[in-house]
Amino acid sequence: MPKFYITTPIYYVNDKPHIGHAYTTIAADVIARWHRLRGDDVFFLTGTDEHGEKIMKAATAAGKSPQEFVDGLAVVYKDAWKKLNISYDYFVRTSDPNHERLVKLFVDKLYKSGDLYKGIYEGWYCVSDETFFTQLQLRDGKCPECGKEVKLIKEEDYFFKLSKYQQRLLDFYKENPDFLSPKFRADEIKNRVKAGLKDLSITRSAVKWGVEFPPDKSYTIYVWVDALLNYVTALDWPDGKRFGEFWPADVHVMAKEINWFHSVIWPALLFCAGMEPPKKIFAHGWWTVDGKKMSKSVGNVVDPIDMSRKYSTDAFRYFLLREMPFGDDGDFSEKALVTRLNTELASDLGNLFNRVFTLAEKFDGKIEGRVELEMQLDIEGITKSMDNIELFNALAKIFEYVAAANKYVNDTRPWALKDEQLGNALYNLLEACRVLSIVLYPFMPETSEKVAKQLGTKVGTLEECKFRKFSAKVSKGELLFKKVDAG
Ligand code: ME8
Repeated sequence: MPKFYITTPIYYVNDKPHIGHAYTTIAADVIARWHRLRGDDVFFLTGTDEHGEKIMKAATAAGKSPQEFVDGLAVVYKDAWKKLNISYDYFVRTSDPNHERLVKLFVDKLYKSGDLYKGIYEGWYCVSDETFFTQLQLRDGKCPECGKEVKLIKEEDYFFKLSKYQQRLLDFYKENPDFLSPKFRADEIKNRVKAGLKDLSITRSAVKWGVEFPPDKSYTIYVWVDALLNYVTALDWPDGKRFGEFWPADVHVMAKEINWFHSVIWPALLFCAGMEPPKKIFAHGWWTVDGKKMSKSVGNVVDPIDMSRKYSTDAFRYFLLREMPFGDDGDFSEKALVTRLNTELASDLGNLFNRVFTLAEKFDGKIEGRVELEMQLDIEGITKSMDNIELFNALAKIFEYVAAANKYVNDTRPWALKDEQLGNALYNLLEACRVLSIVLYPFMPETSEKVAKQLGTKVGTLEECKFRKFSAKVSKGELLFKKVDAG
């Protein structure tokens, strides 16, 4: 059985998840479910990033100890993923003793390699992004990523010789043209690496909420090194069975602001430890809300659980993946969600199922297929899009098929047909519905399961996407998507 290992970033638990976190996690879930449909043995990892200054500050503000604070929020994340139907296989937490133990082991390995040295760090630090910046990188004296205040740090630290890996990284990108994805983000990374790499400070002396740095216990390990290692500690590197089976990862999914850490720092750390880098880094775009970056002070942070409660988890999942191509930036608006729900889900998809099931339930003759549907599901095209992580294109192809099936209903007018002719039309339509329940499954698992149930069957595998002998007893259930008032 082919193995497939996919990860999301581990999210900072300074607050509950918003739609940005939900987006990456849902997209990864869609890809994981797709690979399970293909018959792959999938390991889907998500989790929480719980150490560092940012979390420590949030815990203090909440009047809690850091551990108590992160324990509470890890549960909030797990609950959210349950409500959004995220089928992760393992939830990693960086405050987990097993993770901490393995991080120490890895960093000790880096130390023994000779690529760590002690030096003076002097520069700017953004606590919100847990990132170091040079004076030149700042924008109007603030963090170039999030626009927040930065602070000047001067301390003696241990450094990782990132600069040593410049050529090795460039060679690796060249030999592995699919590593940096999507393609349009690759040049930015390559150009920055070509321009030269600065060594990376990988310890903090002032930050106590972190993993102890084994060679010098007066330091903790920089939170980003701790965090990146989750991708292998969750597999029980170095000796675990899962590590042997699933490393290197097939794809790490995240948004563009942390592409650098994944595409440059992570492979360099792995090279230093004598390990293989992941196969692909996929950095998608950013959601804004009503045209603005989401922030508490603007008051436009959207809660994914509110959206799922209001419009259904499947409608929310569908909207996120249909509204913008995976990779690009886009804008979230509830109005746009309602429009897609009312038209594409209720009128097009829901109505197709409803019409077909109503007819099938009433029909008491023999449903048999002699007239093949003229329109065929482009399963090859969908497979190609899904394998290339073009989720938007795959959905577009699936909905072309929905449109063709609706057209078939309008053209054949089965309600006016009788006996054999009606049996043939129903055969085609029921098979179209069954096949749709398979390809829609990664995106809208609940809907797919309901459709399969109404067809008297279970959601099939990809191999079962071909029309076959019909042998199901249809029992129509409730409407799959109800229109909502656009307000
Ligand atoms: O960066 N649009 O965690 P984080 C789309 N702990 N995606 C968004 C988004 C938006 N507006 N906002 C957030 C960290 N995301 C580190 C990661 S991994 C070893 C350590 C998603 O809580 C997107 O995936 O800030 C982004 O990369 C991630 O949340 C950042 O989550």
